[in-house]
Amino acid sequence: MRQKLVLTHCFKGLFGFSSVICIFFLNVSRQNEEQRSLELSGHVGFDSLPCQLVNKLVARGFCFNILCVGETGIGKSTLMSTLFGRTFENEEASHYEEEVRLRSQTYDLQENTVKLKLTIVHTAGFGDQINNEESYKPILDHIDAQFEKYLEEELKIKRSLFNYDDPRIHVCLYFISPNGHSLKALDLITMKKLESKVNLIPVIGKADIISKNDLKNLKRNIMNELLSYGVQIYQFPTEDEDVAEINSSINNCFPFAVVGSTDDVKIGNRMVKGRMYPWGAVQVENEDHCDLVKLREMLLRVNMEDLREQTHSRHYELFRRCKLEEMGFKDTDPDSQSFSLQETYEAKRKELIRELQHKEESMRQMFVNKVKETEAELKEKEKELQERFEQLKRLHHEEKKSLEEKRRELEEEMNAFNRRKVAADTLMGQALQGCSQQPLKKDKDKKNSCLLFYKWTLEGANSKPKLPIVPFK
Ligand SMILES: Nc1nc2c(ncn2[C@@H]2O[C@H](COP(=O)(O)OP(=O)(O)OP(=O)(O)O)[C@@H](O)[C@H]2O)c(=O)[nH]1
Ligand SMILES: [Mg+2]
Repeated sequence: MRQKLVLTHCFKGLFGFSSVICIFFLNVSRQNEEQRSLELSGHVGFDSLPCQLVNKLVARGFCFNILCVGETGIGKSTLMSTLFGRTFENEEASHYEEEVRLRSQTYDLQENTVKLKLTIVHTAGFGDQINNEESYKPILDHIDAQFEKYLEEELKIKRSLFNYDDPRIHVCLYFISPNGHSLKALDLITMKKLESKVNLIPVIGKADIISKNDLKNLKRNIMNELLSYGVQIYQFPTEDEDVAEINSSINNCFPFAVVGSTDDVKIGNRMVKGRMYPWGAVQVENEDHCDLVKLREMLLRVNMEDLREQTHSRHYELFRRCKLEEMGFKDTDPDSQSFSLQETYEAKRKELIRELQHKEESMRQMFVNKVKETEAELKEKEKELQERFEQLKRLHHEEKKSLEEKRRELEEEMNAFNRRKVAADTLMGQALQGCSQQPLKKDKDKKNSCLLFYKWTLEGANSKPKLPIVPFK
């Protein structure tokens, strides 16, 4: 999101980014003085070159990009507004973000004749997740993405880097919580990851909620911990004698204890920026109360150009080198002979073709293996099915045989039964015939005997008759 906020002479004071030009001008003049060896008899005019350059740069304007990393509500937005003396947009982040997000806003500022395109990038949801292991990743990705954009522009055939709005992060203000005795694991891990990507400046946010003594101890513990874990933070440059003294004294003030506020409070008969409490007021621009002025001086008035330069010459160069090496570019071949772009391109092309062929071959091999495996599996299954079929066939045959056997037995039983039935029928007929000629009382007993004998004959020799069988006469 980009906003057009041209603030010509509307700052109550100067914030110092116009001093970038003075430093640049001084450096150029000094270099010229050192290298000039030939005295000219009259004024020729090329000594106005630095002025021409400055005019050109002023007309074009500058870019400065700040990244604020810190937990939700630590005072990032308030500090930015306090630093630049203007209320920037402040959309509060929620504590329930699923992952860390980065929000970026760009403002066009102007101080005197110097135009500055300021981009402020905030983290949202930093430190709010249960598992913070990956919290640094979106931040690193964002920084790399900006480097990538710049590299793309640099590698374009038609490029215009002079007019290109530099998207690279020039400084990262890392906000440390004032609650606690030292750094959290998350702070250490994130700062360690960021150190090689960006100029890292640690600050203690909301430093007014901690007593003077506790603040002193906290600062000392933080610095000891950074030292023992080997975290490289940005050091203000001390090579330039104009700023060497102030920079080396401020290099001992890390981390800056800052208090932010855009509110005016009345102190005596003057209005100052501060925070009012029941027991008194914290003046954000009072160096006895906090380090905001020091931070502003260092960041904007004295070292802004160095931060931009370090970003380009150190962090971006590192990114660019790794990226180009990854793409196959190199300056010299194995015999330390210089490598032309054409050769690099050819070498990379051949390497890619080789890689492609290798991949193709391995994929073909993989396919053949897969087909063989599937074929073997199918054969195995076929064999299993054949065996099963044979087994079923055998079972079926055995069952059929046993059924045949049973059928034969049944038929034999039926024949025997029929034979017995015929015999029984014959006997029954004879018995009934005998009955019709006998006297009536004995007749009944004989009839019963006859029936029992008949039943016994039908059921077979296994069943026992209940009544004695009387043979007929
Ligand atoms: N005591 C104290 N409170 C502060 C300070 N700076 C900001 N605050 C207050 O802290 C609250 C959050 O401040 P913000 O500046 O919105 O914090 P932030 O880090 O930008 O928050 P998110 O963007 O939501 O993560 C506000 O109520 C501020 O007034 C400070 O230096 N001291
Ligand atoms: Mg904010």
